[in-house]
This record gives sequence, structure tokens and C-alpha cells, in this order.
Amino acid sequence: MTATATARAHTNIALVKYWGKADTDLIIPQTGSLSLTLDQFYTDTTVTFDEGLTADDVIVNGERLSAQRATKVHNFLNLVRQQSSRASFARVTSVNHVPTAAGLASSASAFAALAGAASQAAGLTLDRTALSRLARRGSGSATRSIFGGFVEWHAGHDDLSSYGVPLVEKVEWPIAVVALVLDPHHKKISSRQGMQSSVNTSPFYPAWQQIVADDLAAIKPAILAQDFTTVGETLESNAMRMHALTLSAWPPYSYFNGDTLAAMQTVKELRAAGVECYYTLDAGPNLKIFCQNSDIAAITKRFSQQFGGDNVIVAHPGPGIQFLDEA
Ligand code: 2P0
Repeated sequence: MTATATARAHTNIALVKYWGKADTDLIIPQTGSLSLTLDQFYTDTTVTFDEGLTADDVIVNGERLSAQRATKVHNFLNLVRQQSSRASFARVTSVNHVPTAAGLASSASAFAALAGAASQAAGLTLDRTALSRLARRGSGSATRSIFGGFVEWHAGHDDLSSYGVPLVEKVEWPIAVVALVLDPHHKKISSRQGMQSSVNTSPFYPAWQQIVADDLAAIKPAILAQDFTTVGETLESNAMRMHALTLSAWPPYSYFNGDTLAAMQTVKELRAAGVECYYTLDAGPNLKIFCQNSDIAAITKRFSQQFGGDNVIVAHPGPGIQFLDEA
């Protein structure tokens, strides 16, 4: 007997970052976080439970993963099997419309899509809160990718209380995120390793917990009021304070490269010239620039001159998880 389902999930960019776990097994974060789901970057995943299989079979972007590289997916499918009556192995076919592991958060869309497709193929009926909790077990940032628009992840304190909640799902605010692909290669220090190192060794970590609480308190009403300046200043300072946790860890590390610093300087120059925009970045060198739609042309022109037009991608607020009919 086979059972199959396909889901599409979009990635998200954190405006207030998740950087550290309180429980590494259940992926309960140390703090809350808040993101914007993006329309340009997404993952389509089909899961088929098949009694004829002798192991889980995982194919990503046309490439079959070795058992070792498929470990996270296999462990995630075990969770779904535990929660359902499905015992057989599964074939997982996933296509990422995201530059993988370049700090454009492919694990967020990947595990959100996998949670949707695997749970539906297994016959589970989960509401979006339960789906968000399930996606969290694959990757923390996937918790937020179940929902569209602006999404808060409530840290909670256990499996039941840690999940995403939409703040503004249908965004009617003319804003955009301009993503710069400054290095499309895999990152050397994974988010998982990096955040754990920050929790364990940065003396600034206690300050970070207070910063996140303050930033969430500032950014939520600013989003609701469409106060662009407050949202922009909050997200830029939050990103830099997260990255201060990497520089202050031991051994220290950084996700920045030379182009990252040059692009930050360009954002400052654009602002000085009256083009109001703000940057953020995750566990990779690629800057994402938060701006108003009316400034997209000026911003893309400037960065296309600096890094080439192919490396400048304009994204807008995107939707939550979708279940796709079989072709
Ligand atoms: C975020 N990042 O809030 C933060 C900001 C990167 C920088 O969530 O270990 O791949 O799978 O829970 O979700 C990336 O970390 O880490 C991330 P795990 P994840 O988007």
C-alpha cells in the first residue's frame, strides 16, 4: 500500500533572530523570534510511504542522499511514524527553489514542506499549530515557515508550548526584501553548531536574551502600525547583536566575508542619499535588505552595479504552507 502527499513551503527571514536552544533534542529555543515569510524562495516536497521500500529514500534536487546525509530526514520521518499508524519507509523527493545553505534558510522551507507532506501522507490530520510544532523538530526556523507574512515563534518551555503564530498573515504593506547572493556555497559552520557555541561560550549571551525580549516588544507594534523606520532599525540592530555572539564566542567565528562588509557600507550610503533601507543576515554572508517597494529600483540598480544583476533577487511577503495536488 502506498500513500503520498506533496507540500510547498516558503522560507522566511528572521527580523528578530533565533540563536540558541534551551533543549537541543526537542528544539526549544532560548528566546522567541519573529520573521517574514518570502515569496521567492520555497521547497516542494513529495513523500510516499511505500511498503516495498527497505530504507527511507531521499532525493534532493535530483540527487539521492547517502544514509548519512539523510539522517535528519530519516529521524524526522521516525517522528511521523511514531505519531501515525504508518510503519513503512518513505520516498522523499524534494526540490529547493533556494540557494541551498547560503544563509537563505533552506532548512526552514525544507522541514516545513517535509512536515506537511509527511504528516498528510501518513494520514495525520494536523492543524497549523500542530504542523508548526512538528516542523520545529526538524529545524527551528521551520516552525515559522508554516505561516505566511509576519510570524512570531513563541519560545515556550516544552514540545506543546513552542510553536509559530501569525502576526500579520496577509501583508498589505508595500515592502520588499532584496537578497544579495554574495557566496552561494555551503556554510562552514552550521547554524546548529554556531548557535550552540554562542550559548556555551559567549559572555554576552545573557544580554542577548534581554535584547530579544526588547526587540520583540518594539517590532510587533511597529509592524502593526507599518512604522518602517522602527521595524528597520530594530531588525538591523538585532542582526548585528546576533552576529556579535559569533565574534564573542570561543573560538570566535564569523559568517561575514569581505563582500558582506562592502554591502553593509553600501546600505549606509544609500540611507545617507535618502534611500531608506536596512540590512539583516543569517548564518551566511548574504545580506538581505529590507526596503519599501518605491525604493526597489534604486536599490537593485546600486547592488547590480556592485555584485552583478544575477546576484540580486527581489522578494516580497509570501504565503504559508500549501498542499499541492498530484500532477
Ligand atoms: C533564524 N537562523 O531565526 C536564525 C537566525 C539563522 C540565523 O534559524 O538547529 O537551521 O535546525 O534549529 O533553524 C537557522 O537555524 O537551526 C536559523 P536548527 P536553523 O532564522
